[in-house]
Amino acid sequence: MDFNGSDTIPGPRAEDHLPQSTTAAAKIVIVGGFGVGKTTMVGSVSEIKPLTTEETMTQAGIGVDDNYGSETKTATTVAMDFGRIRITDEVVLYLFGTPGQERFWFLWEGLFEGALGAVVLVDTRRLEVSFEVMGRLEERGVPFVVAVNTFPDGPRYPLDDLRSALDLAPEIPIVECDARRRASSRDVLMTLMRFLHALALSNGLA
Ligand SMILES: Nc1nc2c(ncn2[C@@H]2O[C@H](COP(=O)(O)OP(=O)(O)OP(=O)(O)O)[C@@H](O)[C@H]2O)c(=O)[nH]1
Ligand SMILES: [Mg+2]
Repeated sequence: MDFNGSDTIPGPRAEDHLPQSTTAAAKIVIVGGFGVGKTTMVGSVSEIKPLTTEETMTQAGIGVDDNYGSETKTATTVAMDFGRIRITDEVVLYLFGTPGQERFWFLWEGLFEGALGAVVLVDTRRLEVSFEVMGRLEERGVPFVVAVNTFPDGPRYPLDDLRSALDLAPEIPIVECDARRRASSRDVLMTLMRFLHALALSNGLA
């Protein structure tokens, strides 16, 4: 086999390396219905170039693919998104975004495996899909926080009203975010980490 072309493969970049201070890593999944902004969130917050598996949505998908919002959306995740963020000197999070289209939901099983926690991204224009998403996480015992991605044309509701509408237990955090903004997406992850820490404390694990 000819490996002459291998020198064209770029080597790792400085930001791809983890600092030696890193002592803990956790797998986090970003989950939610079609087009809620999962790929956007992984991309905005990741320190490494995110891996995405997006495919162009075509006419062939009409009647098969979810088409809500497809006037502006041209690509959809077919396997997963992957990114990485260091949230303290010691702790790094590996982020896995799930596909949103229902025909790919069977892939969630593998993506949930070994996850420490999850972010459920919610679009207020389509709350109903969130029930199925949260139900699947509960079945697998994956703790989660809810992040309401604020789209300009989405209706705004007080978070307490959304908590009731989603039938969320009082201890589960619910926050607003703009998945396009790094700081906002990072805040969501910090909310999740604080929640996981509190859970571990209450279970006598921390
Ligand atoms: N206004 C606004 N637009 C957003 C926000 N987040 C995502 N978008 C846009 O919404 C569209 C959908 O975002 P994606 O990140 O592809 O959504 P997704 O959840 O990964 O979609 P699937 O993988 O197909 O389920 C894109 O065109 C984004 O630019 C947001 O916070 N505000
Ligand atoms: Mg996506």
